[in-house]
Amino acid sequence: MSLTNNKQVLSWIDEMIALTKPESVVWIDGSEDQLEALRAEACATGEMYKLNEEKLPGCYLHRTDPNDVARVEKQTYICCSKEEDAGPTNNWMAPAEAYARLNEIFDGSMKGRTAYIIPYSMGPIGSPFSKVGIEITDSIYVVLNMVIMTRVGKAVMDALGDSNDFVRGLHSKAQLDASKKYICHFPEDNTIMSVNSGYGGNVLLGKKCFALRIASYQGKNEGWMAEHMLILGLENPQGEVKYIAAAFPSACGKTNLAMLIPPEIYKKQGYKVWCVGDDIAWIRIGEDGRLWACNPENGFFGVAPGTNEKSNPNALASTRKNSIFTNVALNLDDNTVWWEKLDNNPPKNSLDWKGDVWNADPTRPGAHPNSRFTAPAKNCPCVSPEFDSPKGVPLTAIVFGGRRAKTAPLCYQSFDWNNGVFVGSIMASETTAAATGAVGVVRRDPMAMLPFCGYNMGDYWQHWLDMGKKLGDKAPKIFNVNWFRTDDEGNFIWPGFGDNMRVLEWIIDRCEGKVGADETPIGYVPSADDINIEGLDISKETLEGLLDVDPEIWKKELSGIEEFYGKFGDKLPDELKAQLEGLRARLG
Ligand code: GTP
Ligand code: SPV
Ligand code: MN
Repeated sequence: MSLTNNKQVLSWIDEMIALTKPESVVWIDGSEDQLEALRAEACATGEMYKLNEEKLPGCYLHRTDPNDVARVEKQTYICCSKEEDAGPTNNWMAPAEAYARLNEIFDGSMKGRTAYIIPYSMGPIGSPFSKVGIEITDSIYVVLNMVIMTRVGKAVMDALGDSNDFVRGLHSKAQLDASKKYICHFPEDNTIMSVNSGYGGNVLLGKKCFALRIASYQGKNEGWMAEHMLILGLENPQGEVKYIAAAFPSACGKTNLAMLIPPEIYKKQGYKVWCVGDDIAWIRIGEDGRLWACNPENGFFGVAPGTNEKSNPNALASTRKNSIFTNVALNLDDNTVWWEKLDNNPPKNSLDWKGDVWNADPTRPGAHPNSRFTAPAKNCPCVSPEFDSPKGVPLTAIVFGGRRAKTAPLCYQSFDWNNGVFVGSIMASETTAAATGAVGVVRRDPMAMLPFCGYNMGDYWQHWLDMGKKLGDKAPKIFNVNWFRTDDEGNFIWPGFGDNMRVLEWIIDRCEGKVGADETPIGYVPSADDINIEGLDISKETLEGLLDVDPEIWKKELSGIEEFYGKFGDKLPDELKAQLEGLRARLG
């Protein structure tokens, strides 16, 4: 039974069904009855595994193919008519070629299977800033994840009405043939096609494919921004809430910062953090001329390893019911899940993430380093009262950051908006397990958008500069942070997690003109006296080391930036060239 009479929707679905040739077609209305039946079916086939109903009610475990555990950047394409519009940081394929290649792979790919049609809304259903997508998939796992991550059901189709303004997403696991895996985006056609993967970011098409790659392109054309950012509200003891959006690359701490619990000394004064979003922000200029941010998602697809009662109790609490765990270890004694650093008791009677006997074997991990939980946002104890607000929240500060063992100090503030765009554009971070390929290699990842910008990164930077012009003095202040400086033994120096609150306090104080800073060639750096280390086992000297800006290291950084910028040719905004020269001059 169809959930709409929209002719454009129906004719696109007919075409995709004719191509993929499923045995049956089912519309997902999001009703609990329908979802329960799908969960039961997935458990019967082994696709999902039901966990302990007392300890983890409504929770399931899923294992992906062992060779299909992360985003595949090499097989991700932007398919726009001109290669130049994809730019030097994206893989490009001409649309005609991509459609031809994909049509061949999708031909009959759903034979003998059911095609599920998922109508979903990114953002609250019917809100003027929300956008509609439809994903056709042959995976129940995808359906059950999309139901957590987005708003799904007939109300979405009702909100769309007769409009043609929806993003078309086709996904098939096909044969999970790695050599025929493609994640293709057609920004000019509002279309996404993903085949031969069953993993998260490759297949939950509302997330990176729509809400970042397609939406960033829409945002450039429509005057708004789609960013790989968390959004948090910081409430002070007077009850005022200031909002911060922060862009860190994959697996570099967004979920953790978005839900942080302030250290005791802050808590007892009445400070609180509210989570509006942990991965994606859609940002517009509001009627008051300020920047307003919405989280288009409805759940968290978070990194499991490292999540525990101490590092991120709010994330852990979010996963205690109605959640899906992907590629974690299974404790056979009580049918619960485990991952590295959850606690100090790896289960002795257990299977690892591949489903092999593990029994806490210390020579190999129980969970995959990129294992994930999918949890409803409403489970989060600190979910913001503004979570469903259609107009979003006004931003006081924008923060960039990444994993840098040395170069970047704990925190610094850009001189102004354009300098802040420069700071974002030169971001670099060590790669993580969130994408296939080497881990721990420093690469440029501008605004944490390297794998997610759906058009030429040079044009994207220009869009940032243009937004700054429109904002004028109402622009949020821009900062950079680095929780990941290491000592000579490779240990993190800064305690991180909840203690990052100490840096957020400085950031907000700067925005309100309440605290000074030391001017350095790269920007305004906190003076060690202005970061509160009360209750921390850290000396003032150590903090000074964390805040140190070494001109010699930064001079070496210049050539890396220049080389990176060189890739963009004419697309590199003059303003950023000038910013680079400014930094060079200040470094002497
Ligand atoms: P994506 O979902 O991939 O976009 O990642 P994310 O940016 O939300 O990263 P997340 O918060 O899940 O953190 C990834 C890893 O970094 C986890 O293993 C965390 O435990 C670890 N981490 C997060 N914050 C900190 C921090 O402040 N210090 C240290 N040392 N590790 C951190
Ligand atoms: C990331 O890799 O940045 C993620 C996970 O948030 S995924 O949805 O796979 O992209
Ligand atoms: Mn992410």
